[in-house]
Amino acid sequence: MATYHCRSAFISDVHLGTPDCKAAYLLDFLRRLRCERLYLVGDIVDLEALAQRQWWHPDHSAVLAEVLDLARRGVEVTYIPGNHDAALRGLAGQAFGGVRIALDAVHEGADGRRYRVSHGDEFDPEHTGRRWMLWLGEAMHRFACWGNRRVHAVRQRMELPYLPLSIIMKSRIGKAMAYIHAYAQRVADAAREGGYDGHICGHIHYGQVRSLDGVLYLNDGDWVEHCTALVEDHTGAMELIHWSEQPTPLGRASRELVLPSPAAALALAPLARRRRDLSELRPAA
Ligand SMILES: [Mn+2]
Repeated sequence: MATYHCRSAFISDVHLGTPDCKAAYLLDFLRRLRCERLYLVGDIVDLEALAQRQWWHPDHSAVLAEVLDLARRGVEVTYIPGNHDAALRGLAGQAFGGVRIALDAVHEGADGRRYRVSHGDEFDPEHTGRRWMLWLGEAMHRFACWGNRRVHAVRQRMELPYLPLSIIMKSRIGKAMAYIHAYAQRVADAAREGGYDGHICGHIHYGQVRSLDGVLYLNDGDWVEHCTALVEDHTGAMELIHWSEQPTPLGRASRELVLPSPAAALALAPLARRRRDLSELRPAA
């Protein structure tokens, strides 16, 4: 089994305990992962869904076992609860099987950049509509996930690779994109005010690597629709990867690409152009 090496890995929005969770892909990722730090950036176990309907799959236990195994092997594991596992926030400061629970964290990159890490639900617009709008949104999301699951089952039978439908869907819907842009802006503004080089979060199920006026907005995505992780290599470069049959890079931010020196900019120009082609699925920065 080929291993995947990085300095740090960030995953969130796994939603264990719901049938939408792509646990098999996540299990594959965790089994290959060789890193120093693993951040679980919230909504890992969907306690909210479990309170309504008890559903579990052996793969979901295997995911938790794999996380504990990584901690046992010396990986520094930090679990930052989100809004779907908010009950765990009461356990902040404790550690279980080597997994440290915290409300948020500050991650120092290999290049010295400092990031605040949090789930990101604190950046939800305060008065986002009424309850019925939230309910409608959730119902539509569940329907999209159900559609995604059906399509995935058919494609799997045809031996086609996993197709992240909603990356494609969401990028076509202007309103959703406007929401995502506004959210990213709020996150980046808070990071700037806090004196950080960037913010790492999840929550909105839309992985993205963006520089907003010099501050990095790094969203690690989810394992419900997209199977994405944010990884930091040993130089401090941050990359969003899509994990399925074939790990695919979606976007990258290294010190050189974000703050180019004139010489480096010249040398990296062809590379940057290629990267831009790769990130075409993503909205333009
Ligand atoms: Mn969330």
